[in-house]
Amino acid sequence: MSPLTRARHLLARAQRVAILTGAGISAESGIPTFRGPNGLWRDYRPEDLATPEAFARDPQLVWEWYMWRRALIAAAEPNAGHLALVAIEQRVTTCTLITQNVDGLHDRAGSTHIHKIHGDIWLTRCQECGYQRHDRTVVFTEVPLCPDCGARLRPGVVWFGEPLPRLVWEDAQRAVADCQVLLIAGTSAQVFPAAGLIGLASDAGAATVEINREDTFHSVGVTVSLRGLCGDLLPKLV
Ligand code: BJW
Repeated sequence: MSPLTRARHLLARAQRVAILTGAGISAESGIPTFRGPNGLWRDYRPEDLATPEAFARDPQLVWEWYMWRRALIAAAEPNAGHLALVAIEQRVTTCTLITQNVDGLHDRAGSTHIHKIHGDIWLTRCQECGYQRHDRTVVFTEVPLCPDCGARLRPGVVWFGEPLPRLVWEDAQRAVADCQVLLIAGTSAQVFPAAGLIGLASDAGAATVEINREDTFHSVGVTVSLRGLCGDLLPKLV
């Protein structure tokens, strides 16, 4: 039996599915991944852009980087990979989509049960008070300030060294511990605690199916590892 057929069988029998996605699923929509030869970290060091320290040191630079990414994302459309995950959600009893992506393409594709564990690039929030605003159209040319307290506003994403949103993360862990199949699509799974979800699923007895264009650290440990593009393999899986 080919790995693709095996993965199809696993998925066809499952009623409780969890899905972990990463930047690779949006790559075919034209949004760069983080790692790898064409990744964002090729030109920028994560510690210069995606940490609270970087923002404290140079908020203008960090905002410029996020405004550049917002513009790329605004021009992008969900692809066949995103749409295939909507089809899975419609077929099974429980489907929890856990995404590390901040681009909102799963929402735009039509998925409904989404856990955004690394935040949302369209969210702008205050560092000091509870103010936040979700807006896909606003453009900042300089560091925005909070209309309520005057402190700096920041992108509503999770940077290195910051905790994940607690309730979202707890729900994600629960869904993974309870699923029959965990589908892992387009992530290098090098960033924790998200990467730990794969071990959590295996330990709880779930089958794990990885889709990635390259081998990852998890490729040998998962139940089935498929090499190829999300936009090609995910539709074939459903
Ligand atoms: C395709 C494809 C196609 C391409 N088809 N495939 C345990 C051990 C070691 C370190 C740690 C640990 N626990 C915590 C840490 C520290 C740190 C960490 O994990 N560091 C590692 C790098 C080692 N983690 C954290 O700091 C986290 N916070 C935390 O743990 O807090 C604890 C705490 C508790 C209480 C108080 C205080 C703290 C937070 C992590 C936040 C990560 N944030 C980022 C930026 C988000 C905002 C933004 O977008 O700007 O999230 S970093 C970046 O990496 C982004 C991504 O979501 C994340 C994952 O990347 P992803 O999605 O996997 O992308 P790539 O590029 O790595 O991979 C793409 C893959 O797709 C590749 O494999 C390609 O082959 C593939 N591909 N095209 C199929 N078409």
